[in-house]
Amino acid sequence: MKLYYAPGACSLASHIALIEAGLPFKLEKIDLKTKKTETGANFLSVNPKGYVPALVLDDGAVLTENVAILSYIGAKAPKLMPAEGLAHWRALEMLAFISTEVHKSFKPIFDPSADEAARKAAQARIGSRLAFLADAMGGNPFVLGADLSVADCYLFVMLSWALAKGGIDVPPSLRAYHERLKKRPAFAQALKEEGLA
Ligand SMILES: N[C@@H](CCC(=O)N[C@@H](CS)C(=O)NCC(=O)O)C(=O)O
Repeated sequence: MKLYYAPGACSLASHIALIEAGLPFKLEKIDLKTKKTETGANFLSVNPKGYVPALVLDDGAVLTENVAILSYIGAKAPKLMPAEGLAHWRALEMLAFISTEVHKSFKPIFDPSADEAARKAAQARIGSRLAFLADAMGGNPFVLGADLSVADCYLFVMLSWALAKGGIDVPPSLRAYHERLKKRPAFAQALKEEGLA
């Protein structure tokens, strides 16, 4: 498999998950402005949507969208995503929440043309979503309970953004969770491979 990524972007979640899963994969870096890959190829010919992550499977098929790629990795490594029962749907529910309620809310924060009011509204919205997650986790070590899952890989990236950007209320329990995850070998390795540590 090959993961197309941009350093520190949401593709970091798939990068971490692939390492946690112990699956063999290669990395190819994208310049999101020029849409060129580090080998000089046109990324748009891999993913015409022009954004990361994109995962090329062993048969050459290209999978895109965080929720789909993380679910695919979870299906290949069931320790990272419950395979059946309500727990499976809870995992999907969490991936969808992180994608649509947290990730997408960052748009005005990364958009230089967004005005201050939009930025402040986004900060408040993300803060309230993070408060919900902290509450839902209670005393559990991971977002789905006792075990690490692909959802933790995704939430880790969202928390990294929230902490780096400032202006967002990150609950103390999620700050501690982020610190803990950062020290796991797979997380540390992915950060290093993306030049972030
Ligand atoms: N709907 C996509 C969005 C992915 C996304 O927002 N990727 C960002 C990086 S975090 C990106 O590549 N942006 C560059 C662009 O849209 O041109 C998903 O959930 O996978």
